[in-house]
Amino acid sequence: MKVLFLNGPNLNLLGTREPGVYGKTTLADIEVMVKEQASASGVEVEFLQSNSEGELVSFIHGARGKANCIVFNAGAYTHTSIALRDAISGTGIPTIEIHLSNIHAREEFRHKSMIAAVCVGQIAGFGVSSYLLGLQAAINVNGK
Ligand code: CA2
Repeated sequence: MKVLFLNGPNLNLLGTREPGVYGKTTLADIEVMVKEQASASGVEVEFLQSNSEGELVSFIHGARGKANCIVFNAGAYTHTSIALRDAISGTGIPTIEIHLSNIHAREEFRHKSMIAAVCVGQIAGFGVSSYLLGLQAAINVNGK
């Protein structure tokens, strides 16, 4: 079983700025933690990040026939991107939406997710643990 972790815009800045909102852990640190837990479960994981909406669409297309599940922190594109929503529904790859912060407890413009309705479910507000919970959800979805 393979799980693709997709990360959207500005998540490459994690751990370097705004530690009060997003914590001090870098995306590279998160990747190490997720891969440790995944290997203990016999699951292969790939991490990708892009600041470009089109590239994220291409990553989703490229996962066809390769990844069983996508765990997706779409960053700010969560709230705006019909293209990402269409890529998720168009490929049919089971996708789990994750967020570090509780988007429903923040500014109103973050309450709406354009991708939520085409995802299996949403995990938000658990900081770095949202990624580990996302991995667990992906394993559950695939029944492994
Ligand atoms: O809580 C999340 O995971 C978000 O997806 C993070 C996005 C935000 O636009 C979403 O509403 C919720 C922002 C990611 C930006 O990350 C930064 C990290 C460090 C410094 C600045 C931005």
